[in-house]
Amino acid sequence: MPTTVDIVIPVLNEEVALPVCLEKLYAFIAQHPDRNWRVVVADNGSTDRTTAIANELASQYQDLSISRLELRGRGRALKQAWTMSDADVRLYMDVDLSTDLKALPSLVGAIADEGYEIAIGSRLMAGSEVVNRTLKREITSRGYNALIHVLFPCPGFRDAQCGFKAVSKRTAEQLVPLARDNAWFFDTELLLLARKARYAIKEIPVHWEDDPDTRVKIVSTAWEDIKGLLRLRFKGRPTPSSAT
Ligand SMILES: Nc1nc2c(ncn2[C@@H]2O[C@H](COP(=O)(O)OP(=O)(O)O)[C@@H](O)[C@H]2O)c(=O)[nH]1
Ligand SMILES: [Mg+2]
Repeated sequence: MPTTVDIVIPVLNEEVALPVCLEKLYAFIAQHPDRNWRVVVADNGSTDRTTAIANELASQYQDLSISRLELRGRGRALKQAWTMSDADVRLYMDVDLSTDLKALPSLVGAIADEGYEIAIGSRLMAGSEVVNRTLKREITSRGYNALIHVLFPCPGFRDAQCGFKAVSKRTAEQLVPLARDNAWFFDTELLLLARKARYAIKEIPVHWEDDPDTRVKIVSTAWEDIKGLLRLRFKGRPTPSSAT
């Protein structure tokens, strides 16, 4: 039986990017028939035509489903899509395909074949390529990841925020529900919970091309991220066993 993989695409007001993304993604997975691929568009809070367009696309593409919530937050969308899934591997990628799809087979293979619990794309490794990044984003990203290393020495990963991550069934069932953040800090929180629980994390170098169309408000997001780090550092991190 081929491994079942759910590819979750979180979207907030992405009526333009979504059809382009799905066309490229379906062309790519058609070239990789070794997995049983399914795609989930996870929309929460869109106020443009994203929902209507996603519904139209669901009738065109095979194995495409839609998850919809009213409250915003990428973490919230991922939690819902990953915990509702029954797939062997559950991953997400940003709709702008900033991460080149050529890393997708390695991301899935890390979980399906190599036994990792989490696999993440990284823009901060030897072998990573980053194109079009503004200096502001580069500095914020490097500064944030450096702060993680100060507060949590040897965290086991270099790039917490790349929008390209996969988790195992066990991670989705046992760890994801312990993450409290519902927005951008969710990714970091999940990785730090995984580290505490000694879940194996694989980091994969990716080719990243920045898309200037962003939903991120840098100052408020950075502040929320710092508050999240301080919460985990000083209030502790639950582990699956200590939470039950
Ligand atoms: N479901 C959902 N997706 C979101 C939300 N905010 C952002 N996204 C999606 O998260 C992904 C990354 O957003 P983007 O603005 O490209 O972030 P950046 O690349 O860090 O600037 C895109 O697919 C967005 O549509 C949200 O509140 N809910
Ligand atoms: Mg982007």
